[in-house]
Amino acid sequence: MSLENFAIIESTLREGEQFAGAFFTPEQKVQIATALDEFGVEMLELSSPLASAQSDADVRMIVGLKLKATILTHIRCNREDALRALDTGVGGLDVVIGTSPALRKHSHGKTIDEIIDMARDVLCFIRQQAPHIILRFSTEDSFRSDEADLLRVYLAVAQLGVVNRLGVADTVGIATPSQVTQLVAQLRRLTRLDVEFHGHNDAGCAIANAYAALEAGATHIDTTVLGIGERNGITPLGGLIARLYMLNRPQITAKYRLDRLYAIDHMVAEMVGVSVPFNNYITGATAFTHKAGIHTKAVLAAPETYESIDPADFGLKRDVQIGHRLTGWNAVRSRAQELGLSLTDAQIKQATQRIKALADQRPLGTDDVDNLLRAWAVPEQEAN
Ligand code: HCA
Ligand code: CU
Repeated sequence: MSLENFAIIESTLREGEQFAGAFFTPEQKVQIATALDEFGVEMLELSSPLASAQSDADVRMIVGLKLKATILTHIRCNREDALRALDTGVGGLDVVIGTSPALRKHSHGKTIDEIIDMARDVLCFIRQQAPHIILRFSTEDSFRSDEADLLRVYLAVAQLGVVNRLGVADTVGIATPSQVTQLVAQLRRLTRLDVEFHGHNDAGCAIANAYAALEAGATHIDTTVLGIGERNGITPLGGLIARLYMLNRPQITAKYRLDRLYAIDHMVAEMVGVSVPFNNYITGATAFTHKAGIHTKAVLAAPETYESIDPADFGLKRDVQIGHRLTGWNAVRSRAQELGLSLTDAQIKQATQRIKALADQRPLGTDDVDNLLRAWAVPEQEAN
């Protein structure tokens, strides 16, 4: 298991740039890269410098920031791309080539033997040019590739002895956690190289698949902020963090600046013209909202009863809702105490009945509840 020792490859500036709403200006790229670096991700993957003149300039600019995170760029498997990418001064190259029948037919038209020859040529060339660069080789659409083809390619590449890491990509979000476990475990067993997992979220399995990869020995997971990417994107940074935090809170709180996550999610959402979904991991509007009386009573006494994540670890606060028909008198009493009102339990119970009756007619805001409680407290205070 690499759950104790893994790295996040944050690809908001590569896969995330492939999101429908993304158009990152150079300034925005700096903001994203800096924020993710401060958060503590280990690597940042950037769009290929071959994409456009501005992309080339942006890679150089981000390399120039001298962040703690290692800067990677993502290229096709050919010498020209490799030379252009090396010239930008990045710390690592992520080389990818499609191996599924669909990609071989409709994308590059190469046979498996030709893919192996190209990979040998390009990877050895890169290693010659840059003996110390981090070099990763990945197959695109790994999970729709023929298993025998796939293993032939990975084993041939591993035997070259020039790559640091093998990548598997669930390009169309088709893999199940057990398929991911099987492929990652097999690669670890057969090659002993580091293994990276890149998973799309078409069937909602991207976080579960990333977790399965780590459990099976993967060392690197690709994420993007909010999961943005092609179609509905890939493993979201915050979702992966939520998953891992629940398994090892001390490790995750020590490794990453969790209090930055909220700002990062909201910043990127604004840049790409979406809102953070209400049910987003950790940073969604209702992620720490408690409503039903049974829940609020227990949460007010001991939050962990209904919380697997402590919002305080993320610099956030829980919200206990009281102005609705499912409310309970413990929550109402707690609110009265917050307002500094001294009401007897009997009064609180009466006020609770009143809140429920009103909430049957219309939704109540916190202000409505506060006003009602203050009004309830007045006769008591006047009597004193
Ligand atoms: C894509 C490529 C990729 C590459 C993943 C990787 C994918 O289709 O845009 O290099 O590991 O999903 O296959 O993002
Ligand atoms: Cu992808």
